[in-house]
Amino acid sequence: VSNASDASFHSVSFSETDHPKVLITGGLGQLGVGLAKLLRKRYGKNNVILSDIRKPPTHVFHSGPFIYSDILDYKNLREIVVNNRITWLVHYSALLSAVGEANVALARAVNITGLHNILDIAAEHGLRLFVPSTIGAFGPTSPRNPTPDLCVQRPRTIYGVSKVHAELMGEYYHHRYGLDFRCLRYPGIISADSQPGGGTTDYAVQIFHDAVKTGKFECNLKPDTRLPMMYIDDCLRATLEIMEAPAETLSMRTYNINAMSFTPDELVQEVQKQLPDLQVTYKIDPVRQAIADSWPMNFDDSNARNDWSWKHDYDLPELVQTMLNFIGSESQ
Ligand code: AKB
Repeated sequence: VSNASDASFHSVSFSETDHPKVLITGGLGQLGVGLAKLLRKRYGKNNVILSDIRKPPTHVFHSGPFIYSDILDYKNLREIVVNNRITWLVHYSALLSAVGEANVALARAVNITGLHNILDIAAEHGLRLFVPSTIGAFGPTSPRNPTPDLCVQRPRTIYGVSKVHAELMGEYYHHRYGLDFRCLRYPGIISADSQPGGGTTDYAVQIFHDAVKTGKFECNLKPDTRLPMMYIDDCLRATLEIMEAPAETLSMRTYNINAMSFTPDELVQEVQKQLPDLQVTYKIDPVRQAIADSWPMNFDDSNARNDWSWKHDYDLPELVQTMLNFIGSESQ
């Protein structure tokens, strides 16, 4: 049988003093390479395996173990977990909000069927499992300013629906089978050396590239659209921290995390402090705008701050400075 049944779940004991052996799925997306770098520094290069269905760029291939893995292929996943004695799984494969609306069938397969495979593999092999959720797991009937951890979640995107499903299934497997499931709801993540693909918050990454390279930026959200955001280093550190947190500190298994909230207009003003000649126009994408209008404006992450001492380092000024320094130095 490919799917684990109740009886086949068992717990492989994992000593906290051992280094974990980590598999990252969807490793060539916005976050995988950065997370692998952070985890490899901490646990050793060969203890962190990046995986994807795409061919890795040369620098990624030479930076540590990389393996082909298709989360829709249960046998392939099981072989990787068994052959490499994996103890932690970070499940980054997913279609994001805007691209999911353009291909609902694929988003359903990857984000829901793929997750079922991951949950069964993790439960069957006693893995600690991290699955990211998102501000997109909330919808127009959720409180938006601020949005707490526990409230109405009726998202209107396939991405959001799949993430609420992931939160609930992970928590169910935790209570039912003892699966060590850990989940953070990420805000929009802003990174310089990796690109997001098909999200609603992507504008907040693109603006930096366009500002440095062309001095012009066309924004696809309205100037007053407020969304929670975070610099990638904070996001990756939060992920490491929740994975390392002693189980007894976790009063929940799914936490909001946040750093800042801004609108395109506020971001533009901050970028223009460094690049006063930046010209910005607005051409609204109705799909992305409708999604953004249904998402949290401010994200309440007080439970993460209280339970496992979550604290962000980057606010808007540091974010803008860091992004412009990085992209500026790259384009010289
Ligand atoms: C998206 O915009 O789809 C993602 C997210 C906030 O989950 N960046």
